[in-house]
Amino acid sequence: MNNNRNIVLLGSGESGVGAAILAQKQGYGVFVSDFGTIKEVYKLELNKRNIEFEEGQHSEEKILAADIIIKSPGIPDKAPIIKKIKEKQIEIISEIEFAYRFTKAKIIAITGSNGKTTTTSLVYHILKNAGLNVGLGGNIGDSFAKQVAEEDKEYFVLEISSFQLDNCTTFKPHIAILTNITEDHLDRYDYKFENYISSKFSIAKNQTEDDFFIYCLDDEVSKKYLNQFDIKAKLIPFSYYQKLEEGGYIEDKNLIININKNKFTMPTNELALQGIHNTYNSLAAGIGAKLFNVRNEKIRDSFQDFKSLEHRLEFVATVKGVDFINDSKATNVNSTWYALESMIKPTVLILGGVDKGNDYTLIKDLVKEKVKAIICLGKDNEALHQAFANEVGYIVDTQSMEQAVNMAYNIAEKEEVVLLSPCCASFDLFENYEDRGRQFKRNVLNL
Ligand code: UMA
Ligand code: ADP
Repeated sequence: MNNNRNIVLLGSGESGVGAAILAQKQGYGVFVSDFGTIKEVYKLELNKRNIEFEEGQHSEEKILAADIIIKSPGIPDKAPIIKKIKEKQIEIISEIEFAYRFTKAKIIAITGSNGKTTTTSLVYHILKNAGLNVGLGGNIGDSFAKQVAEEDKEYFVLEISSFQLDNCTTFKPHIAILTNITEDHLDRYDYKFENYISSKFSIAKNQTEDDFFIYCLDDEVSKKYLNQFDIKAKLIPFSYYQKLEEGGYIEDKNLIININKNKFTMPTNELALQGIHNTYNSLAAGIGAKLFNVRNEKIRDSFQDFKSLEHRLEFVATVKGVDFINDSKATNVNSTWYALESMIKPTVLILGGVDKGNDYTLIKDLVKEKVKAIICLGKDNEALHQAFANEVGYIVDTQSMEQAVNMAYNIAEKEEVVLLSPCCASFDLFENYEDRGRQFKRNVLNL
């Protein structure tokens, strides 16, 4: 046993179970506590390893006897058990922090409000194609902790959410990417944008002069707050509009990355990922790869053959001249802004779900310009009506994906597009954004 130290895992999902596996391997006493019902797959994992767990409750006595608590990111600080743990001053860390303590891998970590998964997957694709011994984890796929326990790697590409950063103390990525910052998840940050911004910048808090911090120079919030945090890492910017001596930018329809006087150039029309937002993601990923000394040819090949991800501006089908696009992962206003920005045909927009404190004025102009009708899909559509009633000719409520798709199909005409880009989380009517996107695709293919 590791100095008789006891670890309690709060939450028994992907992160909790992964951390439990690693903790057991490292010789800690392990107890897993889940307030809800634990999914069968995770129960199997725990049973297989004889890891003790409970569900349907958080047994205070046992939890408060822990030396370290690993809190799953979905558990808010306001949860009563967290308050009690804090009162007892027991160390609370995230699964990312815990896993970090047991690997020597070089880490590139990606955070931001939008583009994390795309950028993370692209970096991973490039490093893998370059032949590196690399793992992919964090807010995506298998947990980082489980991989460190069972298949540790020389490199890790990690997508990191603000919830995961909030309980990191020593986590120090060699390369950090901040894609952008726009309002999101404010319900978890006392509705204070500043708190959310601090969380995002904390990805750099342990970095030193030998590390790198990649950020978007065109993003007003990143730029404004950059100097308010004591970032020691070398700053490498990327921009769509500004030529940079060190960093990435676009010039004459070419994507250019300058690092250490070595230049990478590629025509933007050869990139697999299209759209301005994806150009930003490619710039960030390309800089990261170059900092790991990946050769330009490898980066070029990977930029070309990267397969775009499901639920992110994913083309589904054309039915009687109407294009259907699934952008279910657009769970905030900024991502929907980019989706609308890239639409070149009149659009019927399916919008709605759980509103996390959205400011819809940000997309009003684009809606006015490109959207002919809005189909609201959610339990409570009041905020959408208030925001858009005067901007579009037609706005209608629906309560299921089948209804929404049929309605959109009736309204859309030949040479028009139906876009699911909801601006909102999905939990009112769907299990998650994947479920929402899959239901959309199923209903489209049934038309
Ligand atoms: N639970 C409790 N007590 C509570 C609340 C919840 O025990 O008070 C239990 C639930 O019953 C459930 C478990 O906690 O069984 C789930 O924990 P979780 O919601 O933290 O989910 P995990 O399965 O551990 O997944 C988490 C991330 N989830 C969230 O941040 C909400 C996953 O990101 C991540 O991939 C995984 O850790 C591995 O690191 C998903 C996500 O939705 C993709 N992320 C958010 C996003 O992208 O917007 C941030
Ligand atoms: P995240 O993991 O941060 O949620 P994703 O790559 O999954 O990011 O993309 C989420 C949504 O945001 C999708 O609708 C996608 O089209 C859009 N998006 C992707 N990259 C960006 C970006 N750099 N800026 C704004 N929106 C983006």
